[in-house]
Amino acid sequence: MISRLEELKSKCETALQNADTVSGIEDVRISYLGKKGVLTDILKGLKDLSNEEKASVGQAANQIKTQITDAIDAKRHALERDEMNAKLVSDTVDVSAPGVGRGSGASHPLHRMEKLIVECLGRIGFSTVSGPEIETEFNNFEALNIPASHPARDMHDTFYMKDGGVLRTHTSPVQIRAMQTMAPPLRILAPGKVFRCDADVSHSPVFHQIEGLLVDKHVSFAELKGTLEFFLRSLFGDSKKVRFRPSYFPFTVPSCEVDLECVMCKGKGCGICKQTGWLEVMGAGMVHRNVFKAVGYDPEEVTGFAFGLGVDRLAMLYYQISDIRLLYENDARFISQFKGAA
Ligand code: FA5
Repeated sequence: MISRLEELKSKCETALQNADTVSGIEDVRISYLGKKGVLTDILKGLKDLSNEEKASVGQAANQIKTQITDAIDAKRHALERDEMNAKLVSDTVDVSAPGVGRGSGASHPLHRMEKLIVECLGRIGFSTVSGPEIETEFNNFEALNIPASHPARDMHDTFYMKDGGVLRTHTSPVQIRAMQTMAPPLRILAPGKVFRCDADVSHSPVFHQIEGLLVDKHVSFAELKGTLEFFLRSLFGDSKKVRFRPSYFPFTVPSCEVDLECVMCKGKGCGICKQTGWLEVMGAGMVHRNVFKAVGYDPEEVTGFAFGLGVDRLAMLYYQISDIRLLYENDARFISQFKGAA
């Protein structure tokens, strides 16, 4: 029995020498020491031996089991170390390789558009003021000749705040703030975010307007028209058609809306301009005398014009963007297209 054990040990050593992978070593372990392994079989047979044989064979079998276990562990560790070393060699990082460039960012088309508008109107003397996004109902409506019962309040899909006040529905309340704090003559622009419960390809619940206000003695509608034509032609070129349509705003009289020929379809009619060939870009008009009264200006002394233009609409036309929602998705691929644009 003991010579059988010695023979088994030497076979196991040969098998271990021939195994050159960790999984090969595991196969050797299973075939000698596993539940159905050769050595396990011999150890199970000890119970059939006489007591003297049991003692000597049992001791030899345990010794050989320990030797085989140690030999397997040593070979496995050596192979694991070799495999790890090979992996470390093949996985090395070349610290001298050039880095992957991140590229530079691009400023957002709305930001660019606002800058272009402010620069353009700045050339004819308009300077920038600002007002808060949460407004009083007085500034957003009442002072602009829109009392609570006025049907024109329905034109604005307003977000009301729980504790009073509204998210401003237009930049016109900045007119009120400016006139309350500055004496005429006045020539201001008020860019900023405005909020309405409104959403489709050309309407966004958050969008941007720039308010313009000019107050002085003897200001006429002709000056309003000249200013807006100068502005639109400076941005879009002389060939683009501009039209003034009579309209209604409670805070201006007469009032108009200004349309620009649709740049997507060149006036032929498409989904963006709702097949009309035109896109409305702003509302405008001569400041209503009730607005002057609300801020303490004398309507017998001064006249003025005001306009409120949609920055998002102008950006869509200027950069030929087909859906207003693209402006709000923060997709770096979309924004990077404007790198280097005016
Ligand atoms: C007004 O907001 C007036 N306060 C403008 C005004 C100012 C008139 C001063 C007279 C004097 P309106 O609701 O039409 O008007 O909006 C002005 C412009 O904002 C529109 O011409 C359009 O270009 C843009 N606009 C309006 N609603 C949206 C919207 N939901 N999404 C994107 N742009 C919009």
